[in-house]
Amino acid sequence: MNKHLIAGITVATLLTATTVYAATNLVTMKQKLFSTQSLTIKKGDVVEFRNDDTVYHNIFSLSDLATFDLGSMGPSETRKIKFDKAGQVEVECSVHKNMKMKITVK
Ligand SMILES: [Cu+2]
Repeated sequence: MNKHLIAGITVATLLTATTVYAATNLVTMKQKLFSTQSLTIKKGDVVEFRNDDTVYHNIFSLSDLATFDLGSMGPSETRKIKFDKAGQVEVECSVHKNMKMKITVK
């Protein structure tokens, strides 16, 4: 578990330096739902999560491929995360249990 957490943090820290070269895929949160339930991206792509709601969200993943916790996100806030490995990532919201989506990295 600790190993995965550290990996997630490393990915998040590297983002600023590499964002320019990667495709960015926007996922919004509205009415306590993700704008899509499944998203396919390429290795090295960035997914930007944007809160279009009036409530807070907290996006996270416990998937082996990418473990992360984007923290509490207020209205209009955005967070970006880069995916460097191929596979599948289940994304959830710790505030709203019905919010789930899957990212496939090819
Ligand atoms: Cu939520």
